[in-house]
Amino acid sequence: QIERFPDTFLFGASTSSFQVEGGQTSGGRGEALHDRSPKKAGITDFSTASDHYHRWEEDIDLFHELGLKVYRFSMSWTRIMPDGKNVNQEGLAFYDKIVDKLVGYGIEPLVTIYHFEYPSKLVDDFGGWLSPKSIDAYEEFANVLFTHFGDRVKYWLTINEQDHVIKISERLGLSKESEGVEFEGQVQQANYYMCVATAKVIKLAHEIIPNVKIGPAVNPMPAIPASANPLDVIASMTFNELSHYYILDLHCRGKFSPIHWKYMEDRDICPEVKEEELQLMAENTPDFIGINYYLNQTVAHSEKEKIELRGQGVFMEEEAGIYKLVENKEIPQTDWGWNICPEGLSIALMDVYNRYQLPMLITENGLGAYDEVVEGEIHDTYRIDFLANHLKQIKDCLSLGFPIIGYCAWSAIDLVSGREGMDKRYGFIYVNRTNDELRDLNRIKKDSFYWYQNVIQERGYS
Ligand code: BGP
Repeated sequence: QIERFPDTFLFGASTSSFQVEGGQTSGGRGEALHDRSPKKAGITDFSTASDHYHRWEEDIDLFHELGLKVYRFSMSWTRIMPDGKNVNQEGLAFYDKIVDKLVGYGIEPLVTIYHFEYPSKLVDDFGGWLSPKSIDAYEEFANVLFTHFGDRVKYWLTINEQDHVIKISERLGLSKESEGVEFEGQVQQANYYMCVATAKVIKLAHEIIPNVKIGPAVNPMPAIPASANPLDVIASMTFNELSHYYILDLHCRGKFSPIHWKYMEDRDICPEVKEEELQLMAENTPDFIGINYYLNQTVAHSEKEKIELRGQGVFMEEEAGIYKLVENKEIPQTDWGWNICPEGLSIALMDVYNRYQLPMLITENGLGAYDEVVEGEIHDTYRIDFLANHLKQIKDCLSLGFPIIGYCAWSAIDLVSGREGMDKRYGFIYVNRTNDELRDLNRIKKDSFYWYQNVIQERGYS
């Protein structure tokens, strides 16, 4: 029996500019921070990626064939403002072609303003997100986008996974050596600046674009307690505060999560805060919350007494006296050790809605896997299972009445994974290249392509 989704539900898929486009030095594109990072041994860089910069037309034809109702992509800051200040018309023209072709096909464009791609010139000039000047630079970039594309693009995402930007030193333009006590304070200050920037850009969007829908894309990893011990339950709740609510409370309430504030006080890493900025946040809240969901965590109480500043790390393994992440034998993992827990998506959706009462859009969800081409075909049943199990959770939440606007699988087409290169694939469409060999970059539809095409057509699956 088919579980039908509402006919307004936006089935979609996502990419991000630097992971899919290539064309790193084409069309006047400037240098982004990640272009500067040393090439990782055995892993491709982003210079060619999936060559979407040259094959966008063929790719969008395929997205149309797939039946996407919405396509989420980012507009490269350095393609449009190579030095972070001056506009490059060629950059705007590239995205004009993409937006027009999507709209022509009736595919709703969902644009991420900033997906990890930051102009290095702004780090050289004033230190990037460690300075409040970055708020103005980001607002100016958003202004260019809203003014130019606002007539055709209604859905916008402000910052993708701010949590990851601030906790990975390279993404802030800092060297690994700079991590440590000082880095912890910088992380909190940068986080605060990004929240101010988000509120300003939400305000601007509402002023410029009629009927706009704009929000952040966050990545909750909802914790489940390791046992029935109440201390583990408190530890898992605290983990959630420190992993995603510390950002969302500022976006949606203009307030610090009390647990987060105490955490910073104990470590002497509180940011400088202005009352009028908190008010700006409280008055300019998102229209919806974008949820990137891949994995959850299992959490126990930490017995450690001595607080240690952890320096860097997205996945905070242990915080003294607060929590520690533990293995959970009930939950299978991907080849890269990420927990596969579809129920975690329901937990995230229910929890986030209950806290903020805002509509939600799943902006990323997918399985990174090694795909094998067998006689010109890719039988990725593992990916189909993963996506079907997560869609089932969304359907259940919709049936309970939770407002979910749509679902963008990660990713529409194979692209370069941030840390693992081209061998960790996510797409519905295979790109013929590997980390080591560029090959012909031809596109092949995977079994999951035909499966998702049918899901979209039928608005569900049996
Ligand atoms: C999210 C990012 C994406 C994408 C995805 C998969 O954090 O927003 O850009 O990379 O994770 O992660 P990975 O490529 O590390 O497997």
